[in-house]
Amino acid sequence: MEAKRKQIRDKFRNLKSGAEMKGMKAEEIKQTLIATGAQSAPSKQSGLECDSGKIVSLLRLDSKPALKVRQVLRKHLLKVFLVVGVVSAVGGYFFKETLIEAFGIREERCVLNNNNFVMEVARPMLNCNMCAGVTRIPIETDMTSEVFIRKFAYSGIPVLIKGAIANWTAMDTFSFQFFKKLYTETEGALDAVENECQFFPYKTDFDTLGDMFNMSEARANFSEGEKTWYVGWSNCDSTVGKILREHYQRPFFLPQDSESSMLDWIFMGGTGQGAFVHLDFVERPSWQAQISGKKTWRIIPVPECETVCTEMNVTVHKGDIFVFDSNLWYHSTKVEPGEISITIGSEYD
Ligand SMILES: O=C(O)CCC(=O)C(=O)O
Ligand SMILES: [Fe+2]
Repeated sequence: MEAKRKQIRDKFRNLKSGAEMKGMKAEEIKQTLIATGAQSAPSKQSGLECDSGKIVSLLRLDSKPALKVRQVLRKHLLKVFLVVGVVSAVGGYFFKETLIEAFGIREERCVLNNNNFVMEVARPMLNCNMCAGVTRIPIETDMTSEVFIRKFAYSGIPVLIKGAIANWTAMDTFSFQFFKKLYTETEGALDAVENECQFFPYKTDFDTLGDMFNMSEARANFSEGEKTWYVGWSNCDSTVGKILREHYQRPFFLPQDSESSMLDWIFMGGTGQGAFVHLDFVERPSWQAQISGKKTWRIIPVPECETVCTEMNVTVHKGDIFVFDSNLWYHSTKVEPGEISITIGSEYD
């Protein structure tokens, strides 16, 4: 438990330093420091050993240092690999035990922990052709599987598909109370999220999904004078997953043979709230269906593409699906005034 707390604390520290590097002020960081990644637990889907699940990087707005390091690294990559390889091999051969003790490697799952800088420097440079000349997010009303596959599925171009979920019962079913009942009455479901999935409290003070469901009814309903909230979580309880899937289907336009992740992501909260700018390190592109309310997405090119690609916004209304690759675009969201925003989504390949 202590080790887990330490891991969470370290992640917060990393996120904080990333936010500082992009020029955020201390108070702003405090206000906006979310636990993106802070509750990172092994995801069954990804099979990664270290820090799996939705790993996010905040290091975007002033990422020039990272860009510079990446350029230098690329230029001297072979030499860097050779030197690091030789030093590690020699050091490992002669000082194995000393190094293991010195760096506490026995207790660590990862020798090099992910932090914003490491992630930003290490990610591959993108080919900016994918977004060159795209100045607005396409909005499609009559999407077909064929068009989706040809134009959007793997092109890296985000797309908004209007009225894509007209027949999902989720739109009449999903609510704060529905999720609360489902999770609190399904044995082990809250523990599964805590131990195997991720919970993003964003600006709230909730430590866990269970804490979130414990809020007062007045706060849950965004009554006047109550603190507002926005949270997100992934589900890895199979009973809950089965019930959720009775209320939504795989989007009809996804390629028939595409494997859809079994991991559902739910984001829920009130006006003005949302996720702040970040880049994900997930395995596949994502879709997200707007079950209730409306939310505006801001999509920002990675630094190496900012001279050829542009930032774009789109507002997703109830009944729409937004599809994009969260590994290729920095992104943030903001709930528009009105109903509570509830979304469900997943990855596809
Ligand atoms: O829906 C949100 O507020 C954020 C979602 C997100 O960051 C993602 O799907 O990658
Ligand atoms: Fe994201």
